[in-house]
Parts: sequence; structure tokens; C-alpha cells
Amino acid sequence: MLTPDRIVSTVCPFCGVGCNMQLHIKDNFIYHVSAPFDSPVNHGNLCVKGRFGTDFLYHPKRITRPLLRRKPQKPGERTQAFDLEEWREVSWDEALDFVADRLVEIYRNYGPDAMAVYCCAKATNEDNYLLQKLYRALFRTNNVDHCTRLCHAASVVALQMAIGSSAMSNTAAEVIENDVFILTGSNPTENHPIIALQMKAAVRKYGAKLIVVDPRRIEMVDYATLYLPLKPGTDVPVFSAMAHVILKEGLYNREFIEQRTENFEAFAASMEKFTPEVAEEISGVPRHLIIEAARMYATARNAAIYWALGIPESTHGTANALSLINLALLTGHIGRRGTGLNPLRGQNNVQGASDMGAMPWHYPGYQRVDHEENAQRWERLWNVEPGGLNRRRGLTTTEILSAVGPHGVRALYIMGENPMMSEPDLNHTRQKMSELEFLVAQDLFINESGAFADVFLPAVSWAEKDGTFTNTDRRVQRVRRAIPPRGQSRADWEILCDLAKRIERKLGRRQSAYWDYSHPAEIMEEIRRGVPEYGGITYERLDREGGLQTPVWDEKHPGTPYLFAETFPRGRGKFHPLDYVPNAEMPDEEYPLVLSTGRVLEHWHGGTMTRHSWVDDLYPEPLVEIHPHDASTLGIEDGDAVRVTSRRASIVLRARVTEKTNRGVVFIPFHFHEAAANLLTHDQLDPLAKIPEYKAAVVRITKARPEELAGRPAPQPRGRI
Ligand SMILES: Nc1nc2c(c(=O)[nH]1)N[C@H]1C(S)=C(S)[C@@H](COP(=O)(O)OP(=O)(O)OC[C@H]3O[C@@H](n4cnc5c(=O)[nH]c(N)nc54)[C@H](O)[C@@H]3O)O[C@H]1N2
Ligand SMILES: Nc1nc2c(c(=O)[nH]1)N[C@H]1C(S)=C(S)[C@@H](COP(=O)(O)OP(=O)(O)OC[C@H]3O[C@@H](n4cnc5c(=O)[nH]c(N)nc54)[C@H](O)[C@@H]3O)O[C@H]1N2
Ligand code: SF4
Ligand SMILES: [Mo]
Repeated sequence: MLTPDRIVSTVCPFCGVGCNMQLHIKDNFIYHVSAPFDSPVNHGNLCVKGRFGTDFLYHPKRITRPLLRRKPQKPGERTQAFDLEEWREVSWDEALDFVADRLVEIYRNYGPDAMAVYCCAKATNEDNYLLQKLYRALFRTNNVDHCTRLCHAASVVALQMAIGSSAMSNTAAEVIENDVFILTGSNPTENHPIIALQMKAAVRKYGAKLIVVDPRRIEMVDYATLYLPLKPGTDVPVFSAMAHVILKEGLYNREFIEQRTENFEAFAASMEKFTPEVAEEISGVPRHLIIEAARMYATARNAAIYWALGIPESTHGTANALSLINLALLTGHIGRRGTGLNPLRGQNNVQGASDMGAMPWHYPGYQRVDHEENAQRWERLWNVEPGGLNRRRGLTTTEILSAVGPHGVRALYIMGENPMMSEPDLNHTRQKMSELEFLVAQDLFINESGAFADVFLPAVSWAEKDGTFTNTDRRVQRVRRAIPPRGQSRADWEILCDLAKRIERKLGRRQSAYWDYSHPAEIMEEIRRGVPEYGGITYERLDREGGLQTPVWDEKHPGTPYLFAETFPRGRGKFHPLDYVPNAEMPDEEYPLVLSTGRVLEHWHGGTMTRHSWVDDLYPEPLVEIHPHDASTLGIEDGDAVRVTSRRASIVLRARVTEKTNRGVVFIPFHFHEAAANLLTHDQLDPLAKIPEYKAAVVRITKARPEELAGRPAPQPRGRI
């Protein structure tokens, strides 16, 4: 057994659970990852990615020197360069001067609307805070967004509309205090594995009843008392029919409704049409299951709802989320321990990046950009002249790409995102990326998006820098530098400070924002001055006390495990009347199957991290999951090569025949560039939240020739998850 030189405590860089991990280091090399048993988040557990998937930082393809494209790229003719031959290694000075020159030139010529930035939910709070500050204070634009738009945007909008706060209301571990909980649009076994363990304990050890509502037969169904297998996109009828039953049978919480809610009458009237019969007709869920689920949830002492992307990633995602919120308000299952509304957040720091204002409509702390007092506050904090900050709401990620062109966005800065894998309708994305006048990528690898860039700035991974991440239950935790940066790579915050100073000099403004931080702890000091919810967070406290759950109002405040005990941030909780709106694409003769896209346990989004890790071997190729009945109708057997075609494109991959997907629905993970699922998806958006409908595009499947899978590994046996 190796004796480590040191063991550094930090947080997992993958998912929003925010597991605590210990990096065991010998000769500055991380040779082992373990988990502390006393962590309130993961109690000694890690999933396969946390335990074995962090070796991506040592992959030979990682870029550790700044690069410039050899051949100048022109709008419309921009191409992808993965081959290092097409790049030139340069010094940091040359790279940053070039970036500052080009950005300032484009800003001078075309103004703030030509500028846009994608922040990064994998980077720290401090990194994200600085990047949005740079774009807002220097380039006077709110075209600032990140992958939250593609993720829980509709949950956030709905929660803001109904209660005025968008985070999880409870601590994840509180699930063991639920008597009943609903899990919908969420596959935690694969995507929030440690929360899944707690959910399983809630059922098996503490006797909770679980209701799963999902179009796939996910593993958690094995633990469920009730399983409602709905057709994709039919959540509003199912959950509204539950509300209908609760109303009709008088199972609602009169006292809670009177004291803490508004708009009940209008809501109740709109639920009349959603009889269980109507819901069965639309969703395919037998009516008796809807009635039983309604009774079980309403009559529980403590009940909670957990959801993930099956709810928001829809053209009616806001309505889907409202249908869940309505249920909590109707029964009063919110504002107590073991009750609540819990959108499980995805990326390790998506909650934090959102808190830090990496969004086009808000400054840090969800302070709206179009409110004059907020703008004035941030002008004072950032030393911007009065009236200097832009008061107009900026563009969202998907809108930024659509706006690329001579009359819109010309320069894009991408810190740690990969739209060329994660945006819908990738052929359209490709076209837009190619039309950019200038593109900067700041990442660990040249991913599918960075390959279009003019400049590549090598960032360090989470293990090579200090900072904080905020996990799904609002817990701000310390990320610690465990090893020195590889090569010349630098922390995002350091790169941004250097770049900002250069930009400021070139802009020649009289007043200037502060960029001379020597450590992320100083950035947190500035954050807590501007964001009241982070008011009591200091590095000293985090080191001493461990994670702190926001809001933490001042240095004496202990943090907030669950929200809304007394009131909602908007005052009364607001019921919303709802109507059923079908998905943008519905199956027909030509495209008879609904394609659902999502994730598998071993991989991460565009694959930039996990496909450069040992865990790639565990799930080495793209597969399309298809129900045995649909497979036999099409004459397809497990392992066959198939072509999946949507209205936009087609991809070839191997079929996995499994009862995990229900009839009529096929599932493809979007991690694989060889068969990118997002070539097939469409880019229609929820009108309020601007989130795409990743969970329902219609497709047809035909047999393909095995040669079309050339270069892919042989079929892998895989246990059931
Ligand atoms: N291994 C791994 N873990 C991850 C990630 C990863 O890439 N890999 N990504 C992280 C991120 S950023 C996020 S946001 C989370 C996402 O976590 P999840 O949302 O759990 O991830 P998905 O695989 O997209 O699964 C969505 C679920 O919604 C269901 N669903 C599809 N359509 C509908 C519908 O119309 N209605 C309902 N009710 N359900 C539907 C699907 O069947 C599936 O069970 O995972 C995080 N964790
Ligand atoms: N079809 C389909 N598409 C989807 C979804 C779906 O369910 N279906 N889900 C959507 C969702 S929920 C999300 S969240 C998005 C995710 O989409 P993206 O955020 O675009 O995808 P990632 O692959 O997570 O990209 C993260 C990048 O950050 C880099 N990185 C990691 N750490 C750091 C760091 O510290 N600093 C810097 N600078 N870079 C770093 C990684 O190398 C990687 O290139 O995808 C969306 N797209
Ligand atoms: S559950 Fe999430 S945070 Fe925990 S080890 Fe797995 S990926 Fe990391
Ligand atoms: Mo996400």
C-alpha cells in the first residue's frame, strides 16, 4: 500500500450531489480517490465517476499551453481543428493580448450586442463571478448565460413565478424523512447516484412510499409503490388530474391554502377538465394509478416531490413544473422538514454559477438587470460610472447562437462548455459557430466547440485550483488545490483577471473595476458584499465548519437546510391555471417513435471528461435503447446496427433491446460524438424559459449495415441499471 505524501479534501467535479472526496497524492500525482465517512453529503460513498473517473486531468490530449490557430478564420468559413498541427503554441502574453485586441476591436466597432459569453457550471463560483463581471462591467452586455438554460431553466422560471425562489427547498438527505415522495423526470441511479442511495434507504429502511412517474422503466421503479408510465410530454394532464382528484375528494389543505397561497379559485376551475379519464387518454397512464397516487401524496404526513430534466426540457417545461408546484401548494407539502419541491440540479456548480449571475436576466443573487436600483448597486460595487451598466436583459445560450451574424453576435467567449454537443439541432449550431467572427475557448481539452476557436486558453481542472462549488442543496463547499497546474495551464479566475486588466487598458476607461485578487478567498469577499444570500460565507468558515447551505445571511448565521418555513420569497405561493399543450413534434406514420435523450451513469455530457478517462471502457460506444416489441416489429435484434432518422438528420449506432424503455419510446445518450444525439433533436423552445425540447423528437428506425459502425467496439454485455 502506497503511503500518500498528503491527502487533500475537496469536492467531486461531476454532478450536483457535491460528494466530498479525498485525493491521495504521491509525488504530486493523484493515485487514489476516497470519500470521508463523516461527510453529511455522501457518508463515505462515491459513484464510479467520482471514484474512478477523475483521471481525465492526466490524459495526453489535455492542452496545457495557450494556442492560436495558424490559419486565420473567416465568418462563414470557420472550420474545426482537432489536430495540433493546425495550432501554434504561444506565450500567455501573446494569447491574452490577442484576445483583448480582438474583443475590444469588435466591441468598439459593433457595440455591446456583438459580444456574448458562455460561463461554466463546472468552474468555481469565483471563476463565474469574474467572467460575468468582465462582460457586464467592461463590455456592457448582459449576453451572459450557461448550461442552466439547457437544463432546469423552466423549473427556475416556474418556481420564480409561483414562490419566488428557484433552488431545492430541502436538503437531499431529508428524503429519509418523507412518508411519500414523487420522483418524476429523474433517473437518479445514473445521474445523482448518491441521492439515489438515500432514496433507496428512505424506502427500504425508513418505510417511505415512492411514486415514480417516468416514460422509461428506470431502476428506481424497483423501489416504487406506484409506477405511472406516462407518454413523453404528458405531465400536465397527469399531475393536474392528481390535483383534480385531490380537489374532488376534499383532500387539500384548506388552512395552508388560505394562509399562504393565492389564485386558488382560478386554478381549481382550470383543473376541472383534467379528469383521470382525460389524463389516461392523453398520457396512457391507467386512471386508477392516477387516483391512487393523488390519494397517497395528499394524505401523507410529509411528502415531497423530486424532479429533473423530464420536466423542464420541453416546449411546455414551465407548465410541467407548475403542475408539480400546484400539487405542493394544494396539499401544503412544503415549508416543513421532509416536505418540499426539489429540482435536482445537474452540474457540480450549476446552482453556484446561477447564484453568481451567469445568466442574462440577473446580476449575482438573482437581482434583475432591468431594475434600476440593482444596476446602481452593481455600478457602485464594480466602480462603473453611473448609468454605465446595461439595463436590457441579455440573450440566452440558444438565442446567442441564433443571433450570430453581421447584425448580431460576432464574438463569443466559451469557458468550459460544449455547445457543439449539447445544443439541439447540431447542424444549425455548426452553421452558427462557423459564422462567428471571433471565438475564444477556455477549457482543458479542444472539444467539438473549441475546435472552431481562434484562440485556446488552457484552464486547470478542479484539482489544480482553489475555490468553491455550490451543490444541488445549496451547500457552498471548498474546492482545494491538490496538485500544481499541469504544464502552463492556469486557473480560470487568474486567466480572467489578467485578461480583464488588458481589456481595461485598451478601452482606456477612467473608472476601473477591481481585478487584483491574489486568491479566490478575496473574490468571495466581494461576492458576499453583493449577494446577501452569501453574506456570511468566508473561506475561514468553510475551512472550519465545512459546507454552508445558502442563504447564509451573516457570519453568525448557521445556514438554511430547508426553505419557506414562514413564508415564500414572493409572499404568498401562487397557483397557476394550466392547459394541456402537446409536444412540438408528435409521432406520425413517417416518424412513429418518440426519441428521448439523456444520460448514462458512466458518462458526462459531451464526453470531454469521461471519454478521456478510464471509465470510458465501461460504456465505450453509443447505443439506442428500444423496447422488445418495437424491435421485433422492425426486425431488429440486440446489437444490430440501426439508423435513427429525425426530420433533421440521421445517425447510425447499435441497438440495445431492453424493457427499460417503454413501447413507442427510444432512448439515446448524448455523450457520443460518433453518433451525436443532438443532430436529431429540434430547437423549438419553451416560450418563457427558452429551454429546448430535448426529451421528445420524433424518429424512425431502420436497419443499417454493420460496416457503418466501423471502428466501434464489439457489443458489450451490460448489467441492468
Ligand atoms: N452520469 C451522469 N450524471 C449526470 C450527468 C451526466 O451527464 N452524466 N449530468 C448532470 C446534469 S447537468 C443534469 S441536469 C442531471 C440530469 O438528470 P436527469 O434528468 O435524471 O437525466 P436524464 O438522463 O436526462 O433523465 C431524464 C429522465 O426524465 C425522463 N423523462 C423523459 N421525458 C419525460 C417526460 O415527458 N416526463 C417525465 N415525467 N419524465 C420524462 C427520462 O425517462 C429520464 O428518466 O444529471 C446530472 N448527472
Ligand atoms: N440531447 C440532449 N442535450 C442536452 C441535454 C439532454 O438531456 N439531452 N441536457 C442539457 C444539459 S442539462 C446540460 S447541463 C448541458 C451540458 O452541456 P455543456 O455544459 O456544454 O457540456 P459539458 O460536456 O459538461 O461541458 C463542460 C466543459 O467544461 C470543461 N471543464 C471542466 N472543468 C473545467 C474548468 O474548471 N474550467 C474550464 N474552463 N473548463 C472546464 C470540460 O472539459 C468540458 O469541455 O447539455 C444539455 N444538452
Ligand atoms: S454522485 Fe455525483 S458528486 Fe457524487 S461521486 Fe458521483 S458524480 Fe461525483
Ligand atoms: Mo444539466
